[in-house]
Amino acid sequence: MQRTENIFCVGSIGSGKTILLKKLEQKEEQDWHDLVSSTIPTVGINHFEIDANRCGVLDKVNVKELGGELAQNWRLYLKQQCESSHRMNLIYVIDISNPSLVPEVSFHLRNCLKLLPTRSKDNTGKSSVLIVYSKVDVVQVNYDYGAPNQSIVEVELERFRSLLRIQDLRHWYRNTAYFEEVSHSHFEDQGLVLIKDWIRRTNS
Ligand SMILES: Nc1nc2c(ncn2[C@@H]2O[C@H](COP(=O)(O)OP(=O)(O)OP(=O)(O)O)[C@@H](O)[C@H]2O)c(=O)[nH]1
Ligand SMILES: [Mg+2]
Repeated sequence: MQRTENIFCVGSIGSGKTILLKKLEQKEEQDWHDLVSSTIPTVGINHFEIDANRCGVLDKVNVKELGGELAQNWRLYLKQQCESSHRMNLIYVIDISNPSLVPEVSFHLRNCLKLLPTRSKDNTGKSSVLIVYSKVDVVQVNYDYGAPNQSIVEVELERFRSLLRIQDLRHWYRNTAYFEEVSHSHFEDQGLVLIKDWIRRTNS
């Protein structure tokens, strides 16, 4: 059965939601440098339509970005989605170049997950949560002055995961949500491909 539910994208102010979604929405011929220079903080909600190829058929998936400034109200929008579809499709973007955000991210991430609906008896209502660790390139630059060094990123990423207790969250909510995690930098396409694939799978 084909689903046409919205996907919500949340994350702290400046974590990289708009850039990410613009890149996912962008047409082949667009230059991403134009996109990078054109973001402004999202006041309210941004709507994106992302191409998702389902079984060879081109389709559009609606993704709504809830601006970081709205953080106190995210739960109202998410609750509405959960009530109408009994599941939640959520992309949570975390800027891993800024450790001072950990307490705030921890607070809001937990508040969002608390809304996850419990599964219906027929097992159809499991939610989908994608955690995107953004600004990986900034971590590299901060630590080794630009020389690409994958292990530095992995160490920082693991530090974030452990401070946020991601492993525990995955365990606690294992019966109500499919969890996936992706690291991403807007300078490369690898994470983008994985995120696009998650969007396609979530809405099929
Ligand atoms: N170096 C680097 N900068 C990034 C990356 N992603 C986003 N940025 C920059 O971070 C700033 C904020 O990005 P946005 O996409 O507007 O952030 P947002 O999450 O939409 O923020 P709000 O709309 O305020 O909630 C912009 O100047 C981006 O260019 C990244 O992967 N690497
Ligand atoms: Mg934005």
